[in-house]
Amino acid sequence: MTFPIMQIKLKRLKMTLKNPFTTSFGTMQEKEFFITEAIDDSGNRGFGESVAFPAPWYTEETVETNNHIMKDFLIKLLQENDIRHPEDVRKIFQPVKRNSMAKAALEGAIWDLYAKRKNITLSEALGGTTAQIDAGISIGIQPSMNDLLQKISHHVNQGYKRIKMKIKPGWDYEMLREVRSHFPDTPIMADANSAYTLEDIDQLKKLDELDLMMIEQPLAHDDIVDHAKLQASIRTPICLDESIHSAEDAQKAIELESCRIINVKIGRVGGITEAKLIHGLCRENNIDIWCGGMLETGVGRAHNIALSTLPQFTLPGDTAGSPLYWKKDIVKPEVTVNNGIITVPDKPGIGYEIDDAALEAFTVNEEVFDM
Ligand code: OSB
Ligand code: MG
Repeated sequence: MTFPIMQIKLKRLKMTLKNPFTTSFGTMQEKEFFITEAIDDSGNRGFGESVAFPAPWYTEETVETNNHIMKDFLIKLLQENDIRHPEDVRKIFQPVKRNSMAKAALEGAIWDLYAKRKNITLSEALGGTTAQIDAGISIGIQPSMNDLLQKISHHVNQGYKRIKMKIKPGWDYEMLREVRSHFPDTPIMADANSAYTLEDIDQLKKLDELDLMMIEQPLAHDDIVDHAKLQASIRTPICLDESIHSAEDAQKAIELESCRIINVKIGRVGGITEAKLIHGLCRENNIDIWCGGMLETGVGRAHNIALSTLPQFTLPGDTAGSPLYWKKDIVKPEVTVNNGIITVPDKPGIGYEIDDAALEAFTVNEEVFDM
């Protein structure tokens, strides 16, 4: 039996983050993205979220490239091909190179719809094995050391299981040493978003004395060779983010020993099915993984939570609660973290209900495609 998707909707939303978020590549506060919706013959609604930003600073995709690729290629492929299972979507999209975030936005809605039709949670549909997940938090670059220490202390008191800080040249070793001196026992890590090169190796080696859980993506966004050289000369585990777009990339990085940990983001790898392949590969190779975030609303966050229930997600992810990001989220109830733990919802699909009034209020454009 084919999967009776009757309609796909693309809703373009604009929302403002509660606080600006600063990384080595810039500051974000206005969020523009798509909520995708797949509707079946009984009126079930599956939801996905696109995670590209307006500018191509993290990877090459943007809100506009997502728009173009979804409308002019991916939705056509869905119209022309039979979908028997959400796992088919990965193959159906294969003629389109890369554009992972555009693919993931549509595939995510189909996974949610599939789980809702079966009346099971998305976690169950993916083979998840836990009812609770550990939550970590990612703190952007702060205006001052004092601001940073206050933020960390607030989130440690909230119970977050690990604290990630963004670093860049000039805001790294000294800052982290100061943080470590105030928080001797807190699991901390640093994310460079590709701000360094091998020329910075001496500065990066100094981080070894700070007992970081890992350093995330220190070198170029598309590199796995220099990362292998760096990993061979530092003790701190390297975690790759930007460099991994597929299970094949992960396989090569593991073979080269470019990293000991992988941050899996559904958007960056082209969808949940590819994320599951990476999960399986890392399970075989004993590589710890965790689920990254892209400042999502509750829809994308719910997908991340479901994925994080798979057994190889052994480390806390960037899965903070909705109130960190939004005055009002588009799901109800909003995503909450209690003492560093998220209880995985037990309702079908993503498990959080869409707040249609909020969704409507943030929508600036909508297009409907019949299947
Ligand atoms: O590198 O993980 C990253 C946010 C935007 C772009 C890239 C990254 C991040 C984060 C925030 O670290 C994760 C989150 O809280 O959603
Ligand atoms: Mg990162």
